[in-house]
Amino acid sequence: MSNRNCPDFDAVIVGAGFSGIYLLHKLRDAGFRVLLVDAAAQPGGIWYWNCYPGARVDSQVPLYEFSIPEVWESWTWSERFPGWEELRAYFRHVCDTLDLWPLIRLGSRVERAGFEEGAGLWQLQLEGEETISTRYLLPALGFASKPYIPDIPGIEDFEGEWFHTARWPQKGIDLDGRKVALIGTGASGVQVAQEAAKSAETLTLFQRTPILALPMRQEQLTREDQEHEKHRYPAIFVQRRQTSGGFECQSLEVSALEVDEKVRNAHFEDLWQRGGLRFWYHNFADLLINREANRHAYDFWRDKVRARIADPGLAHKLAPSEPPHPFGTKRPSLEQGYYEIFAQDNVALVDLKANPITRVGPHAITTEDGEVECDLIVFATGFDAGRGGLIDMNITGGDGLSLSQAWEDGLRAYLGMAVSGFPNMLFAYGPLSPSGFSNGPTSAEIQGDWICDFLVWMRSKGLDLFDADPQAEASWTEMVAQVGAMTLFPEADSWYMGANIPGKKRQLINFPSVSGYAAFCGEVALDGYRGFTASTPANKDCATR
Ligand code: N01
Repeated sequence: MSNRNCPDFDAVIVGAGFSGIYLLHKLRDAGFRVLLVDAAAQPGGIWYWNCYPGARVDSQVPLYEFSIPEVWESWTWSERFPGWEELRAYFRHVCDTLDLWPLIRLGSRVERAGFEEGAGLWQLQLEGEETISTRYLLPALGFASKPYIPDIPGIEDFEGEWFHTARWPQKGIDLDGRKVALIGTGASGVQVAQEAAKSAETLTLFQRTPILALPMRQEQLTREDQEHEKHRYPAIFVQRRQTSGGFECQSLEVSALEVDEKVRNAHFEDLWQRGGLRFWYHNFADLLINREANRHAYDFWRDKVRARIADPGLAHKLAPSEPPHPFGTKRPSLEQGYYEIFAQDNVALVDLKANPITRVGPHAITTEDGEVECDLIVFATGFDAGRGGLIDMNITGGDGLSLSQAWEDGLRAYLGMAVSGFPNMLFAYGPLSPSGFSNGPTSAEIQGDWICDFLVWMRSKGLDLFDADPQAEASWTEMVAQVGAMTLFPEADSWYMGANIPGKKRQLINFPSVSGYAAFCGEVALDGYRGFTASTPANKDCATR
């Protein structure tokens, strides 16, 4: 006879990106009955949904890959900063190598998830009315799973096509000869612009705030190059956990103000020439905490960019004399010839601060100054980062409280993984963890190891029910805010601050140090998972295996 208190699974993971796949591998190997579900048709998380032209990662390999030896030993990349197609192929390789496919259900969206207090289980309703139960619910949705589309009057009258970058049609869109209007100039907007400029009849960028983009300096990689370097990988994977951003190095220990101009500029130049995000993560110690130090970096960046733009009016719009916000307090994107496209006849820039959009018509976007004809509108307007995907999963906790109600007055989460009142749930890559400040795979592995260890510890003690202590949660949430207040991040209207979404509480949504976070979580574990209450199984007949 089946026991209604016995769940179908020990753990259900939602999301097949880096965090979810790593958790699946760890928990399966630890002997848990585990299932991973994802609405997408292929694994890859962000690399499934963001298949717009030019989408590629801004963190270089081998930093941007799993440290699992059987995975990296048998894989080679073609580029230092791989694009979405290659990243998807990598995920297939991971699932093949680790034999994960039987534990993954794709094309299956979780419509709602409710915790049943009596049984101590989560009931998940999947698209199509199927219900499954699990002891532990592990959402691993990434920080950018809910696209944000601003409300622009008249969009319903538009007779062309329009898409958000993160909901790009899987069959692709031919940009040849199109009249493209691109709204938003963050990392996604820059990448679309570089591609669209190649073949669109016209490309008009609608810029609200200029992006402070850095040169990517892409490199083609050969198999031989990588085989030659692979003996260094284990040390690189250890090292990346010990840095603040999960990369191979972190900021210098010296202030930008302690050195003379020549030394300062020499370091800036070195970072600039080496490319990637290094100008952000390997800069002077006080880049993100001291306005004067930051201003030196901005001025260097501005002068470098202006030297690439012939038209002084454009140069002023793309790289203003005064910083729109301190350098690096919005995530800098990586560019490959972005500033050069504006010299092309088919490319135009609309400065939305001077000339806002008033409405969309059947064939054009109308601004205060006139009309821009278009047949394709691309919204590269970002995400409701951190909370959006989790709220859309319609999660309700022990007393029927929904996550959106729990976060009405702002995000709260113990260790950026657990919300008090939502027992037996831990999310990976979520709000108040380092996610947005971290190289993805580094965080995925740190949190994946920690979550797996925690569930193994619970099992070893015969415990099956945990919840975050409200006091521990409040302290963690307050600590993230206090750390944020010591930085320049609050000075930017960024998604880091929740400031890109109308009505969202302004707060730093991520903890700005991967290594600091790993150390803190490690101490919590050593201290018997302090900050959690844990109890014996609701039904001892079917405790977690
Ligand atoms: O989104 P964003 P994204 N009217 O929020 C503008 C990662 N990522 O998708 O700055 C007009 O950064 C908004 O303007 P403003 C990466 O972590 C990585 O580009 O708010 N414009 C901004 O220009 C990144 O940080 C990669 O004034 C509006 C843009 O839309 C994160 O994802 C590639 C507007 C949104 O920029 C998000 O990047 C892509 C409105 N109403 C993404 N509302 C790589 O790995 C917003 N905007 C390389």
